[in-house]
Amino acid sequence: MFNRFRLLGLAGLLAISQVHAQPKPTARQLNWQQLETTAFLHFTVNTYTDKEWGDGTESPAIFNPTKLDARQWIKSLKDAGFKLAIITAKHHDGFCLWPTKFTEHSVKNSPWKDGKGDVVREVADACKEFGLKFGVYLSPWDRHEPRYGTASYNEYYKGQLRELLTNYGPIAEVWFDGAKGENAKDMTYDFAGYWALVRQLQPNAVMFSDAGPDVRWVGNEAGNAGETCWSTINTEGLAPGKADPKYLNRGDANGKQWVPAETDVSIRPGWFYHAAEDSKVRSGQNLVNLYYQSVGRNSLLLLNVPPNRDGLFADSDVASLREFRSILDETFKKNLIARQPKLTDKKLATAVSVAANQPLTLDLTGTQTVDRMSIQENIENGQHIASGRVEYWADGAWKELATFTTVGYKRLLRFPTITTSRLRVTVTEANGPVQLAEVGAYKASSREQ
Ligand code: FUL
Repeated sequence: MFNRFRLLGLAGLLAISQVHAQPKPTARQLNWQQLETTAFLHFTVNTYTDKEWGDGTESPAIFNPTKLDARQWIKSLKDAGFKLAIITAKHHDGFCLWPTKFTEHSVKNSPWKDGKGDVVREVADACKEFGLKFGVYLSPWDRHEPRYGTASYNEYYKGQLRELLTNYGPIAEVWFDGAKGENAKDMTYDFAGYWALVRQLQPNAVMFSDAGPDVRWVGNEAGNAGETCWSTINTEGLAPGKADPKYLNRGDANGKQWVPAETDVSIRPGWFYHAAEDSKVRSGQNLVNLYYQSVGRNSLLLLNVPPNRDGLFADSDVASLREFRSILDETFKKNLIARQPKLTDKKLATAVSVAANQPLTLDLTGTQTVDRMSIQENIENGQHIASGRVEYWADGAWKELATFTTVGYKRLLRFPTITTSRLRVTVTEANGPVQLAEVGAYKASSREQ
């Protein structure tokens, strides 16, 4: 305890009253966090009606992705370094992309493959083939199902969840969307029951919602995690669709639960494919910026890439994905910090304990030009850094290069190019014993600018 108060420093930024046991990630959260780049696949009748929210009256007859090739989607994602893909098995319109036995409103009544197709199966199989993890989005808000608004809808929803959790192999993430239209019927969801079913049938899966229980919404759809972003929050009083986005964006240094932020954002203005947005696809460079704003702020990037009406990723989207990965690979190819057994071995668990206001000096591999830094905490031990600074050695003195707030899993710093042979990192405030896991210094690809 003594250590912890000492770390707080005189300013005592963080309330000393937080004497509860500090939260740490579960194994499933730790695995999830390290995926870094994950993908969303928004696909349903909206792809054919050019809507973002279907109203549930769409005929299954309009769903006909004649060239559907889930292998093309997943291979494009694999080539771009994505580690997980989540399919909208059912969006708010209620149309099911798999032949569920609980409703006729599904692919089985569409012309696609004469009603014998199963999009969820094709994506799950492609993920298995290319080594990606697989996840499902099953919208609680359902504008088609007549039982919606009654208690029996919870049985309907759980029946569908059970199908998805038992027939498609390992599921790494289940996405519980809190969205609900203003004029929607009242509905008391049995989230406790839904979550228990996931734990029972897929114990390794993380569950997403505004309130966790495993991972939380980042509070916006613009690809912007808080510059200060704690993986801890207090979930009491929160529920899917019921949380303050600003609170979710920053997290809470005094939070009692470990519920890290997931940054969901689309490669296009909409979540679904619209031909009119073909010229508005984010560039590779734009996606790299999202990476800094999500992964680089202790979050995780969940990038949506929507298949088109043929059932394919558009060429423009594939090109941006490729460019994104190629820029990141070039930037982070070579860590310019001289090898340090624990700090440059790319392992979280081998870490160095650092006390507040004790600078840690890092030699570079000779005199180097750098403009990016990466700092990681060993989050197996929780998240503790509240603020810090980086300096560089020039003309016989230490000069300030950058300041930062939270670090957590990963903090990426961007700063104007400097040339130096030494850097030093100082943690100035922390709410517990800091274990620094990794540090890196880099020169960004010229294509980032
Ligand atoms: C929101 C939904 O209403 C959007 O359509 C989209 O699925 C997004 C990821 O979540 O809440």
